[in-house]
Amino acid sequence: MTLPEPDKLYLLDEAVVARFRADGFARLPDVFSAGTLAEFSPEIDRLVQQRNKLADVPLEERSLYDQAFVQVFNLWRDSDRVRKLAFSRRLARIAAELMGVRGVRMWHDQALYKEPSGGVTPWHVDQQYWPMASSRSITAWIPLQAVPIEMGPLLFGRGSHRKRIGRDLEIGAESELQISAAVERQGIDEVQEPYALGDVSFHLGWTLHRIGPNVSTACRRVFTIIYMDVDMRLARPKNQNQRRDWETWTLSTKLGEVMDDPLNPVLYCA
Ligand SMILES: O=C(O)CCC(=O)C(=O)O
Repeated sequence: MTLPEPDKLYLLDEAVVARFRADGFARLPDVFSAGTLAEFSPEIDRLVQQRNKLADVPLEERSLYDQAFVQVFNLWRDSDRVRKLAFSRRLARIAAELMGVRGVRMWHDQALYKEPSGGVTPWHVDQQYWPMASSRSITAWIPLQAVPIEMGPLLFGRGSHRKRIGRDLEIGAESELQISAAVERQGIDEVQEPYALGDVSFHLGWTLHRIGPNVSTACRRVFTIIYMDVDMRLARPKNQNQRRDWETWTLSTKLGEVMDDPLNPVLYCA
C-alpha cells in the first residue's frame, strides 16, 4: 500500500540534524507537494474563518499581539481532514529525529494567519508559555503558500536556544525591546529567508524568533504543530501563561507526570 504523503518517510541528512542542533532551527525543502497542501488549505481556511474571534475588530483597534496574526487552536479536534495533517507521521518523525528523542506527542496545533497589513510578531521564545520539564519541544511551521520576505517569514536568532535570553518575557512590546537589544549586544546572527511552497521549518521552544509585518496584499496562511518529547513531564508553572496552558492543553496531568492527557496523543514513536 502506498502511504499518503503526510505519512511517508522524509529522509533527514545527518548534516541537517547537526546544523539544526547548533542553530536551533532548520527550514527543510520539499516536505509537501503543492497537491498535498491544496488538500488541506481550503479546510484550514474554512475553520479559521469560522473561529476567528477578531473578524469584526479593525486591525488598529487590536492589541499588539492580535495585530500580529489571527490565531485558531487545535483544528485537529474539529476536522478529520486537518487531523490527517496534524497527525502526519512524516512531520512527527522529523520532529523526533531533530530533537533526538524516541517519540513525540502533540502539545497543540494552530493556524496563524497574518493578514495584509498585519503587524510585527515581536521577538519571543515559545516555551515561556509552556509548563514543560525539559527543553525538548519543537514547532513545525507549515506555510500553505510560498512566503516571500514581504509576507512575513520567520526570522530566527542563530544558536539563541543556548543563550537563555528573554525566557521570562511573554510576547509583546517589552519582549521586542529587550530581546532585540540583547540580540544586538550579543551579536546573534539574524536569519530570515523566503519559504518556497512545500518548505517546512522547525524551531525549538527556546529559539528566539520574530516576524516582520505582512506588507503584501495577500494573507500569509500558516499551520503549525507543536510537539514535545513523548516522555515530557509537567513542570510547576512559572507564570500565569503556563498555568493557563496546563489547564488548556493537559488538564488531567498532575505535576511531575508524563503529559498523557487525551489532548496529547503520541504522534510518532520509534
Ligand atoms: O507565524 C507567526 O507570525 C508567529 C509564529 C511563531 O511565533 C511560532 O510559530 O512560534
